[in-house]
Amino acid sequence: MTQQHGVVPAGVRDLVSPYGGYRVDIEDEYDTNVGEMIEAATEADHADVGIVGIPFDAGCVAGPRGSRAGPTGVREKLTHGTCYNPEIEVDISEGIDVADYGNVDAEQTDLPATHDRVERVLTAITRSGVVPFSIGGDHSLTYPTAKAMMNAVDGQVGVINVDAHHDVRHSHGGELSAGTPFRRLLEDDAGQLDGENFVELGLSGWHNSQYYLDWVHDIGATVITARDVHKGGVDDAATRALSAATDGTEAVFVSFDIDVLDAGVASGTCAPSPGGLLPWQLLELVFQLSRDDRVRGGDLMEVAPPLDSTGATTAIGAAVVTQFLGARKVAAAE
Ligand SMILES: [Mn+2]
Repeated sequence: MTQQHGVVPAGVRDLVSPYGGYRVDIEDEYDTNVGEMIEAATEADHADVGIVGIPFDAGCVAGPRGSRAGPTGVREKLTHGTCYNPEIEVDISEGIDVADYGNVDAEQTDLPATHDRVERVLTAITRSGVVPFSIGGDHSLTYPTAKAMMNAVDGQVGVINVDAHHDVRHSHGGELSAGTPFRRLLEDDAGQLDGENFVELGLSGWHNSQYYLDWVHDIGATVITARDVHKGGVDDAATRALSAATDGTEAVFVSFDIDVLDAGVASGTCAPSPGGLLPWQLLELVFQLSRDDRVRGGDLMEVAPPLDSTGATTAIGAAVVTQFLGARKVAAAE
């Protein structure tokens, strides 16, 4: 039998393992489930958005692990959602092609090797013209997911981190971790991310330090706290974030850390955050940020199904992915 490669770029085919779990048991001819519209990348002849799983959580050093199960858990919840959303009046059952590339083969004992594989896979996918949306995995992975977009883009980029935390530590005890990805991107030798094009959206307390807040202010980043969102509204937050991230840039990366949500509604994550955003606020941000046609990549990080006793965190994570797909359909139409 001839091996089918579909839209999977040559050169990275040995770094990904396919996912074959999208199965809808009960069908209704008037409803299309999300699991029915996602094609395996090995069989697709075209894709607008590519879903990529990264089952790796060794960068989670300050709390319990479990996000390595994120890609499988989120895809399972994704399967049974429907393709229509009456709030934004978008139907993704047609007009957008979505391919699932499977999982990047991660090595839990080797963070640099895993990051290198992620960067290679996502760089190749982005260069092929597909917008990748990765499902982690711990937040250390946003170094290679966003770096891949830099590799594929000629010029400056913007990055919006929707997160309860800064994630701009120098290191965690000398090591790379889920607390370090954005400093790595900002200090990367490529010099494609200026502080003025970096946005921290959703910071809440008490789990941050003044030292890191001072640093992000010093480099000219835009900081919008959860309290700013509660008082000033989601629309204002999205407008400010996009205006900073798109100023003089060629492309924008959006990273959604599920711990931006309040701990009371999303406890299935390494570092649940009391005082965070509500799910509707996060979903509205996903829609408003990701429908901008300058967005060329994104990710959802830190969903940890083994820590998610009610399943709610994983379900919200799946809604983030579907909302991203809806936003991309709108982006293509505008
Ligand atoms: Mn984070």
